[in-house]
Amino acid sequence: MQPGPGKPRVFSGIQPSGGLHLGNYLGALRNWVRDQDKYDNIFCIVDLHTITVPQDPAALRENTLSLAAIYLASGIHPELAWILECFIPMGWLERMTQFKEKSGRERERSSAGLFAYPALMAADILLYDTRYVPVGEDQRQHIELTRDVAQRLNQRFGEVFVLPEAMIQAAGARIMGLDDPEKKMSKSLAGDNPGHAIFLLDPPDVIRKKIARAQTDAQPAVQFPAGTGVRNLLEIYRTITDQDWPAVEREFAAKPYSVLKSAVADAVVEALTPIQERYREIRADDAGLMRQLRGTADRLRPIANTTLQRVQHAVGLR
Ligand code: AQP
Repeated sequence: MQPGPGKPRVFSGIQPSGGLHLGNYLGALRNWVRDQDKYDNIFCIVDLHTITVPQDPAALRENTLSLAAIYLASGIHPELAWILECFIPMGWLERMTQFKEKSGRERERSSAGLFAYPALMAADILLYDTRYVPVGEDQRQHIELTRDVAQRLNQRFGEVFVLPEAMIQAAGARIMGLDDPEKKMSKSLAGDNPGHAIFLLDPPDVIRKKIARAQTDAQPAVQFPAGTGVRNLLEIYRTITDQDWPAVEREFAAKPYSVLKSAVADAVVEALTPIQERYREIRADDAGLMRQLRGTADRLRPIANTTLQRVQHAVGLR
């Protein structure tokens, strides 16, 4: 299916599975905000995805509202996910890295929802006739699966879906944990280790402390090629300050790690302070926030309904 006239549709979401961290910001949120005038945007809170692993109900409610205060969400519809699941072979889902990582050794005991999660994500994207999906590197595989199942239905039933493409920036697409730079910075890992992630709502002194303790290596000063921990700090810095690698190498070559860490901390605090101030203003009026979310969902629901009806008709459900 060809996209309609006007700006291309962009769609993406974040799970309210915990506080947002710097990886979510640099890999996703910041790019959404920066490019928002170029596209017709829909950004949602993917709460249904979050319950694929156990959640505390009160925490989930609070995390959802908190996430909503950072960006405004759209309504989603689970029916398309079921139709898509019927067209996605088990083998495709078994290959998904995120499922392998999150199920770990408890594979047999993890929920069917966790296994089928990519179908729900595909449904969210396809329902809104999305052209581009701005995400971090970890989501590339899920967007490819979305494309594959859309193509499968298009081949079989005619042009039902717009084919979406992942939009992944060169900088900040994979921020690593501060405590362990071999692991992606992630909300779920942050639960067990407070030094793992910088949360977008962390106060400046906490941000500084976490960065000061970030894992580096035994070298006395920055050298290139840098080890994974130092490279991660440099990546955070260059993404936040919009610089390329040569500029950052010139700035920090042979500097002690303490100089690098305090520059990274300054840049992070400077980027997050205005977001935190605005966040507090929004959260002072939760009723207003809820009204705004409902209004946005009402406005977007017709787009989703039109696509759903088209698919229902194509497969013979309508
Ligand atoms: N470390 C990261 N670096 C760059 N981008 C990242 N994203 C996540 N982690 C990093 C991007 O943030 C967006 C929202 O992610 P999500 O909440 O939908 O799920 P996720 O990718 O599984 O994120 P987390 O933080 O790791 O959450 P949990 O631990 O709950 O699974 C996406 O665009 C993602 O690419």
